[in-house]
Amino acid sequence: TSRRKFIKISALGFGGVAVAATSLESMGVNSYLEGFALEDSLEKLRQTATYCEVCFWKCAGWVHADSKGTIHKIIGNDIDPHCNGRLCPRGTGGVGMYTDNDRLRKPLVRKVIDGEETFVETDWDEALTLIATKMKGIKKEYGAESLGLLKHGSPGSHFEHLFKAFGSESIAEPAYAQCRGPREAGFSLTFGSWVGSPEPTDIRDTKCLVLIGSHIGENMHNTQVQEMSDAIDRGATIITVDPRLSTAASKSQHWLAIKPSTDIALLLAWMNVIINENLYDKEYVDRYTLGFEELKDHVQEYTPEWAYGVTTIKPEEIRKTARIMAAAAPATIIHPGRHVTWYGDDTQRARAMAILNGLLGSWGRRGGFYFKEKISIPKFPHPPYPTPKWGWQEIGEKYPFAEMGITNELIRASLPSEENAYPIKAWLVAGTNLNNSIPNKKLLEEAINALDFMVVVDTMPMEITGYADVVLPECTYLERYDGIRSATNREPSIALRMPAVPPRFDSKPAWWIAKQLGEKLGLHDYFKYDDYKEVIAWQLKQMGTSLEEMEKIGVKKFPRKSGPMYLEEGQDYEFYTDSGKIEFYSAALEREGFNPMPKYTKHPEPAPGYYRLNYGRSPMHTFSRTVNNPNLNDLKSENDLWVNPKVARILGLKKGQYVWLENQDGVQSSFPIRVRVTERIRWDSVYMVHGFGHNNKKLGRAHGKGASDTQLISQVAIDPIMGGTGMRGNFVKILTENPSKTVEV
Ligand code: MGD
Ligand code: SF4
Repeated sequence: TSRRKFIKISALGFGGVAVAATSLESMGVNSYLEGFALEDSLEKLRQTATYCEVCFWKCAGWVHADSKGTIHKIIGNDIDPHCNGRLCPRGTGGVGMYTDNDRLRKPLVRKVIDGEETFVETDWDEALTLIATKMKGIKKEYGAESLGLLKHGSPGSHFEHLFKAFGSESIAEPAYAQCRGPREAGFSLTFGSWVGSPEPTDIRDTKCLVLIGSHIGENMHNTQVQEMSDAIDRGATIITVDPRLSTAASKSQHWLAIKPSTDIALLLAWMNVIINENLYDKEYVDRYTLGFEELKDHVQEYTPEWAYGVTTIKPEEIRKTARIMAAAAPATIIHPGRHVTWYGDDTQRARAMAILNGLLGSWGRRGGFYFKEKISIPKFPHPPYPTPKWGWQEIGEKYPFAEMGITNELIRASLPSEENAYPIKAWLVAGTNLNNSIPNKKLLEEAINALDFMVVVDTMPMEITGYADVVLPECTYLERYDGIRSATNREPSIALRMPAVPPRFDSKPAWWIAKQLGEKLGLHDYFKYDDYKEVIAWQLKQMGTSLEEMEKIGVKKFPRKSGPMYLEEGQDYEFYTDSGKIEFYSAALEREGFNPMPKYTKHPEPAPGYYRLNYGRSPMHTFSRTVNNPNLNDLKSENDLWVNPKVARILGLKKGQYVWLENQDGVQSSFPIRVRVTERIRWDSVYMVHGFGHNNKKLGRAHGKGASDTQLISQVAIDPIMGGTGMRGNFVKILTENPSKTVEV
């Protein structure tokens, strides 16, 4: 039986609403209220700087609020290179994260009352004392390393500091092994550099943009969408490879409706054409690359005729698009994608994309990829971190090219096993709804059940909060200071986030929570400030600016120091790879027993009556975090299932009808999903937007709306190179009646 039953937080009648502001003052945290207390009788709106937390593009903006705490609007900061003054619908709707009345309000502790597990409201001191006591206990019994941090977004960095100070580097986030990891491994093995975020794709000046499963426009990464739309107006050619007519595909001159899971075959055939027709950039290849001859031999067998049999894309179409890319080169981008954990050979697919960019000479060239730069933020002084005996590297040691913690391995390390050399006993989960982001629900639940202790820091009562021993309510990004934003771009810039309004209810910022825990753990020297504002002010001063200046401008740009954005004609350049060259042939991969050049491998196909489950993004939502947001829920409240008319005919499905799904392992969707009959999806696949199908009843708007793709992903193909979880090898059958099933909650 499961000790850690999911608790319906809805069972509680939150009583402590009215205490919010007073309790803050009484705890001495009244610095938030500064400025708000200065009642402006004319109700002129106060404008405060922020950067968005609705997705991880981190656009900088201005929050307009009145002194009563009503946020009137959030707009983009004109000088910010991440947004050029325009926020996406989610960024504008970010205010809903603040106004959502379903928010977590007070710390909650799991207790057994009358034999039933339930959450009981508590105060911060009791909750934090309990956590600190448990942390000390685990450190004493197993070592600090046995505390795992699973995190995402801004709150994560504050807890990362706490964990490192305490002696644990057992840290991971889904943005790596469930998202970008394979492309970072593939591109860094080829060019010696991560792609990073924002991607250094020079879409602004491109002549040909090739999207392989990237659905820019539905995936609303702000300036990328802006630049792509300008590129279309300028007449750039867009080539989209997608089994679905995505928004991007509908704007493309060439939509290659590829058979899912065969992209590497297409990439190899494109290389075959470009090499055999002498369309590659000879000078660039001679000067900067390693392994061209091996690559040439390697791709000979992958002719367009061969690829036709695999991908269902006609040889003429493969040849034509290869020639278009080459004619536009080097202003051609084979876009590296973002969420790329699909089939388990994803690093090799990323390698194929990187190599194709190399053949076309687009890395370091205008209209291809620019050399990005960011400015580093000075570290606020603290004693050195202790050196843990083991950490994320050891936990993920099976995967030689992992450069960050692998969530799924940290989760596996939490299962009870005698062979486990790196046992994880407790988790702190901050800003990630693991039930919706990690595939293989069974493994996740087994691991959670095995834990001694689990804390969740979130703004909302999400699925993951239901499994916690202690739930801590963080205030939203609109109510707090956070680390200074510094990200790679054409030119370095920084952005400030400061509170626009005081925290609602009894919520607190992550920096405050981390500091209180630090104090209780005897780590005062790592937290020598009363307010995070002091840290920011100190850092800004070191950078030649000040908090006062940043409050006025929100974003500050700095000149580039690393040299020009593009290679100059005939310039010698050393890449950060082992050889200093762009590596078409990877000796590093070969040394570890992997293919030094990408090969096509066949993946499982759907059995009769099953369809491949494909999923993606909506411009109105980010993962699972926004579905309950009142503003964004208004725009899109549930997902639907894209079904090809041929399939609809066979199954007798009608537009708008609700259906249930069951995957190849008999896992059924908890909630029904509405059918959308459309030619825009191939007949062998179905498609839904990720993030819906919430099962926490406390989410008033999101609960039970649409289906969860994650729930239906029980087959995971792990990338042996970096540990990513390939999630697109799952197949569903469509049920027109509610199957008898156990409801989850
Ligand atoms: P969300 O589902 O949005 O994303 O995975 P997650 O980071 O887990 O969950 C975010 C959580 O953070 C929510 O519980 C939200 O309430 C909380 N939150 C939001 N703001 C704050 C805050 O300010 N403070 C705190 N403490 N909490 C906050 C994303 C991951 O998922 C990624 S990056 C990708 S690319 C993958 N996408 C993906 C997919 O497309 N399909 C499937 N099936 N799985 C996927 N998993 C991956
Ligand atoms: Fe926010 Fe949209 Fe920018 Fe993402 S792209 S950071 S959601 S405004």
